[in-house]
Amino acid sequence: MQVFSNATIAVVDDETPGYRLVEHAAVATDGDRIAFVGAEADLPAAYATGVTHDLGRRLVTPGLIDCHTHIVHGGDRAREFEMRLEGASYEAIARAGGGILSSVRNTREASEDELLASALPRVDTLLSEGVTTLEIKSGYGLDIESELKMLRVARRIGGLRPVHVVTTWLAAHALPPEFAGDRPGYIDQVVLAGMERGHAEGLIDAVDGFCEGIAFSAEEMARIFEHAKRLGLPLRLHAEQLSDLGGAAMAAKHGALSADHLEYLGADGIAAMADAGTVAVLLPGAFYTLRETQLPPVAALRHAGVPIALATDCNPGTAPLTSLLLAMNMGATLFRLTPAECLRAVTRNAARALGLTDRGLLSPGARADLAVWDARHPAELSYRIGFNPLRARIFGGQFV
Ligand code: DI6
Ligand code: FE
Repeated sequence: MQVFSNATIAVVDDETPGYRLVEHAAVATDGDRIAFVGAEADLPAAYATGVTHDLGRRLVTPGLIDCHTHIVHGGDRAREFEMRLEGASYEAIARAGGGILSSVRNTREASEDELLASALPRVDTLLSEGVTTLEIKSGYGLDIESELKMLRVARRIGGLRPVHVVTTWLAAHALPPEFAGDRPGYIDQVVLAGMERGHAEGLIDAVDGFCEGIAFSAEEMARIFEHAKRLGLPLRLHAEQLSDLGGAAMAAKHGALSADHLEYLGADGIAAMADAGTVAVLLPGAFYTLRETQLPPVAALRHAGVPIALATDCNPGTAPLTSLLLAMNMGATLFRLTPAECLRAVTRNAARALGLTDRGLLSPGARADLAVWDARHPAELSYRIGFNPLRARIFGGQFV
């Protein structure tokens, strides 16, 4: 039993929209779970005997959750960034064999150890800002061995660092050159066959795809989703990032946990997501990097009651971003989310996007994953640009 006392706690739970700020508050933990959260005056006497840590009135939030990353990948695309600044479009570079496919070449060539060594500094940067749960996708291998290699690296990260890693099978990210002209062949021989193998090896927590003109159609993704559902795997989808293919509505109808990006999402997609409880994962780092001007329909999502999450999308092409705090700032400044929505977007709603019910909130029974900030108010987390006020991370009830 441990008590973290003298805190200002932003209580995120399922009873309050946004959060409740409680001063002179304490969190008591029992093992890796929260046993009590609330005013110190209400702390049951039984907990007073536990080890007590005085947090000096600092702000406590749930540990942050980055629910959408491609943080394991070979190489970088700094040169492509330069080309875009010289006028080439993202789609033109992709069609010319650059873009995702250049990261695929680098990822295939890299050993597991090399991928791990290049990913760890990026992971550590996220952790230094209070991240305690991290989602990592495959999608730069595009052959079974390379896709599984990426997910093995993701699992190793979870073993090497105090962070919970959730893995996602994203073989339907792009069509590799060896399958040019044979889309069904790629889906059968790599996307579905690899899903079977990865599932059997315990490497896959969810299945995702890139539903886009330069990637896979809603019909192709539906076939992949049917297969994933037969294996009992939850679904996610990159949808409506560059155009409206109806991907989000299709994903919602399949019961997907989330649809991500959504700049070009229309009314049908919003209604389908609201009906299904599908989380809208907004990725302002990609919006910013692509200098997109079409905003995701935040007001309509809010009005329809669709839960909104934010994530870094950390990837070498469209979001070389390793700051979830900056994603929160961009969510506020670019997408007009309120700071309270931004906090929920990287805690409770991010957990929902991963299908996790035991974290991203501060209530008894939840995992004791906390972030302690040198801050007084949660709005400070969205407000500053490039400043990290993290004081400490508590992972499974332990300071790390
Ligand atoms: N959407 C994105 O923004 C990234 N993947 C995706 O499905 C971009 C991937 C890349 O360009 O490497
Ligand atoms: Fe992505």
